[in-house]
Amino acid sequence: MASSNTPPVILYHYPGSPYADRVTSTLALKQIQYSQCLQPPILPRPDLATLGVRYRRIPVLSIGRDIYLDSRLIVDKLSAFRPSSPATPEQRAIERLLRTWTTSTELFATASMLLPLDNPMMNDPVFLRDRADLLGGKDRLSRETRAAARPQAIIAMRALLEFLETTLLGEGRTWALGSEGPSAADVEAVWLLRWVTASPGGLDGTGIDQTSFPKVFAWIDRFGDAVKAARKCPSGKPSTISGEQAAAMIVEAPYNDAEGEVDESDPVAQALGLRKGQLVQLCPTDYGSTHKDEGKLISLSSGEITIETVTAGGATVRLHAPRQGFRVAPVKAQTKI
Ligand SMILES: N[C@@H](CCC(=O)N[C@@H](CS)C(=O)NCC(=O)O)C(=O)O
Repeated sequence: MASSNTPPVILYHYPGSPYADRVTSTLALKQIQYSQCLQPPILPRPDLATLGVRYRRIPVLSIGRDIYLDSRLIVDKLSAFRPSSPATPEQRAIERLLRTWTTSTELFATASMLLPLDNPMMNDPVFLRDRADLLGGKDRLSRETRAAARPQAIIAMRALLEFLETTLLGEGRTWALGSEGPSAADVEAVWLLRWVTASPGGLDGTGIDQTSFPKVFAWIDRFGDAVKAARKCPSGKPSTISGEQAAAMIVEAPYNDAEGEVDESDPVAQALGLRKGQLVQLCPTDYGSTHKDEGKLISLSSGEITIETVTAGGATVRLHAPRQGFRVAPVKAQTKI
């Protein structure tokens, strides 16, 4: 648990979530003390509903009374919470570009086609029904779809490995940016590869192996060892708490972020006439978009949307989402009948 003068950090996730891996690796490497509130891999998630969160994706992280959606924003918030030694503009650029590449919705969808065809989860009708709701189509993850998409997935994933093997890791560097330990750039580059290489048999016959990409495979192992070692430190181990405990800690905590303002010169704010305090809806644009959060608009900047929402217990909290991949719109006045 956090000491009395640092706001509590709570991660809602489930083991095996590759996006959550981005966050747990960052927490471990930055030695940030946190609690985890473990979630089921499918809906319902009453712990998040208690918090008033309708967003249906994982991970979600709170720092104090601020709740952050999407691993990209979460990683940025953790970097601000525990800054690393300053990076050069080139290093920051590489980190950003790696993030853009690996967190593209398309690449993730492609990578999931590399899971073994007989992966138990991918053949579980309950899981497939849940993901049909998420992705908006019942055949998106069917065995036939995955078998047909596999060749193209191999090409897309090999491109990432080949890039790393021949550029950042090409001269025998230990870490992507030549740093002493793993940096944010390593986290951005490695998480998807950790996921696809973790499924036994998933890569058989794909040419994605230690022989073709020795440097990348050694680096994936090194990264795993570094995270494991970091987790052995006292601050690296999370305490596991219930949804009620998590909600109580959050609503009692101070806000981590200053309130901020709505930038009324923002093109979306102008087009939609958005004003501070207005009732708005917030949702991701790629998938899971039918799960919309609703609340008062608190701030809008080039990087972030913040709304104030209400928990099941009636307390107010602030929900933050990145601009990239999220949409904000006014709640239309209901016609009274
Ligand atoms: N862009 C999001 C993607 C998150 C995402 O798709 N997470 C997966 C789990 S790895 C998910 O939420 N799947 C559906 C679910 O768990 O309900 C992020 O970076 O956090």
